Amino acid sequence: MTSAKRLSVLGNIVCGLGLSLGLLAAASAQTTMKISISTAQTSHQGVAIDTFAREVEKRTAGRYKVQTFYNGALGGERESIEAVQLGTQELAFSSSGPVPNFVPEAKILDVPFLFRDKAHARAVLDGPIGQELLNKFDAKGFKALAWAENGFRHMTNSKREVKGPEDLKGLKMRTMENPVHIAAYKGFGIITTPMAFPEVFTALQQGTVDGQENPLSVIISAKFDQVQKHISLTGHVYSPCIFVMNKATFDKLSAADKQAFVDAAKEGTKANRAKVDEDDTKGVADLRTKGMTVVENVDKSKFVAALATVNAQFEKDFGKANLDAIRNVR
Ligand code: EAX
Repeated sequence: MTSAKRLSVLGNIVCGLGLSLGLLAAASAQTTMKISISTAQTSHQGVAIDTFAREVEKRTAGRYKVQTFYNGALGGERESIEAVQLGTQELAFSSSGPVPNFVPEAKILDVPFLFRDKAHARAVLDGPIGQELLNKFDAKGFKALAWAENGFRHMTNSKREVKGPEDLKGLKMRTMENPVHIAAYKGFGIITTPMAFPEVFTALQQGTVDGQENPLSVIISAKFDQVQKHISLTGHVYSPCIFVMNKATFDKLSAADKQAFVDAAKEGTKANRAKVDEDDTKGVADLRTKGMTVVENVDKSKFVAALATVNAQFEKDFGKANLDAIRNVR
């Protein structure tokens, strides 16, 4: 082989090596993380994590990619939060439902009829009280990136219209794995069945439980109108959502990337809350069109009165001052 030929072969090898090293460097420069939800991609929770994933990749110039999983593909909310705590999953987006099992301080948010409306709830969560609660997650192996929103929860069932608390007595209702909800619903005389969300549709379809309670955004995206006859707009609990990340994974990020993840979560929350507002505007008419009977003008004071004993216990458990601090936020 002539020396010129040898040189061109050598040149090709060096170029090839350079190219593969460059590709390797680019590939190794991108880290992929997982995030999961229990609802559909079209839901308010799907909007939250899709926006978050886009924003992370954009704000870290592609150094981080977030793989999104929906419909409980990686397990229910409690399982996903546990996986994040263990580090087998980097991120999760969950309702506050199972959170008290990991961060007990957060369960004050689950007290029935604590929040006046979404504006009040958002002001509390985005203000000092909500931010202080986010800090409580650090000691339990999480970085809580931001509060988001599930919405005000309403009762659905297939037995009867619920016009007053007396109509709840004896209903077998699926509840979240949340001690505050379970205590409160027992106060209504409900037979409570705690269950992970991915199992709920089948349980309703098979009649294992008569009903469940969730925000309109969840009821619509989960197509509960196919397995539930009645909905009552009780709005008995405001349900936050939350972006949680494995703390050790978060701590390894640069200061700039830490800020990028927090800001991406805040963008996710904006999109999530906008979707809840949209669902709340159109949801009732949508469910009625799909054949559900809707009890709209519920006298909430009757439901509050029915919980007098349970609420007296909540005032003791959480401290009247702490509950009033939330109630007094304008
Ligand atoms: O995706 O488990 C529940 O009822 C929660 O609202 C969950 O976020 C539904």
